[in-house]
Amino acid sequence: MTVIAPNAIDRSALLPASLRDDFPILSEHVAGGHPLIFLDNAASTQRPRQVIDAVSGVYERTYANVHRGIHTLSELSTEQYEHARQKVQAFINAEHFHEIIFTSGTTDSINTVARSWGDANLRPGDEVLLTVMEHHSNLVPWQQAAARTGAVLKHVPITDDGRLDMEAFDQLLTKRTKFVAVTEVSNTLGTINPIAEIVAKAHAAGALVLVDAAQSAPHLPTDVRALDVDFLAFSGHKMLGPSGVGVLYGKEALLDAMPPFLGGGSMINEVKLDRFTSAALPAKFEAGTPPIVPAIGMSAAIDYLEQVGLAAIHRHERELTRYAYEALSQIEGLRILGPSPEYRTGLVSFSFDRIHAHEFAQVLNDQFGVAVRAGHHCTQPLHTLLGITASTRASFYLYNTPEEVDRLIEGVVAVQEMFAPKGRHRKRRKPDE
Ligand code: 7TS
Repeated sequence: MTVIAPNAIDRSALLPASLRDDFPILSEHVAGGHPLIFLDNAASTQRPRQVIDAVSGVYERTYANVHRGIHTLSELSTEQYEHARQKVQAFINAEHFHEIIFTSGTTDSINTVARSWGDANLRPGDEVLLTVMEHHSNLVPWQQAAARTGAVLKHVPITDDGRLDMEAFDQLLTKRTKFVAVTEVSNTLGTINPIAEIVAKAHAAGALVLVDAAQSAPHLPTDVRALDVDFLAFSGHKMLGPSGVGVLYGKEALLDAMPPFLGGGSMINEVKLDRFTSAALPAKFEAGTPPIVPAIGMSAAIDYLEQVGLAAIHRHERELTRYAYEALSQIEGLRILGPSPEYRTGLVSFSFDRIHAHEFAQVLNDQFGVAVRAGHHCTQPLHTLLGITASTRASFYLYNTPEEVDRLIEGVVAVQEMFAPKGRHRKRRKPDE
């Protein structure tokens, strides 16, 4: 059963479904034989054969620790690891390759800035401007920094339709604002924030800007120089790469002036028993053995994404999101979180008054093979503001299809009828209405 007619989709905006063949896991069956429909991509994506082969290729042929031994494998690993750094540099158009720091993920990247830049620069009464739609990883490190330094946190609210309230932003941004940390795409609302405008205004007020690109770098073209962002953070596992690797981009002058965050091997120039001097960038922020193989895998993921094209991926996801949004909006009693499709990308979260999100996710998985996320998606303050404790989220990527969206809708209607028999989904709209 489809809720909206299939011709409501613009197939010319979609990527060829044949690219699914690159992803072995997509032919898996789950929950007693249902073909897997993976709509939990905002949590973590799947990997194409090209990334899996790159990772196993390192372990089979070239693996050793990097920057250490003078032997063939160490040199090969080092070359591949540093090549991955150049790949990331080009991917986000950074000016210098040493502005790319490999971390364990977005969370690690943001913590590095909050600790290193925050502790060195925030003074009592200084303000850090965040938004109410931030992931916990862009809230808690700043709460901790505020507790250490006496800085004050302010939060930009959202409008009734789930967009950033830019009038409020203008009022909250003052001479006291030293730092603005904002997500480019909300992992719960799907909202795309106006980063260029935010950066321009923040810089005019004398504040630096960190962009949480965990949900944008995998889905939209990213150009740190065009946006003039000071710091940018994202994760490999949300963009077809391995888990355990992420990126912190920072402008050279800022990273140079910041003290190292973690101490240990690799980040030093010279060590005495009672003191040390720091290595130059990027090693200064890469203490210990770095995520060697995940970074090399991430480089293969970037190759894959660039071959498909970020703009084409974005178009594909927008079309799927619009399709899902329109179908879900026809279901009575269902509340979609966030703005209309033109302001969002990649995902749709929703809630029902009478049905808990976990029940949705369970039935969708068990009876339809559809994997979605249920809960607060690490945006608990946002959920509280919206007056709910949890929501169900379907998030898309380049390999998802309209037929999978149909299956999701079918499942949602079935759950609704199962748990709330009095509720009825609205009369179907004709496609041209
Ligand atoms: N920022 C945003 C906007 C995110 O969506 C996430 C992860 C993070 C930061 C943290 O990334 P990590 O790689 O360090 O964990 N978001 C989600 C999610 O929505 N469901 O699971 C993880």
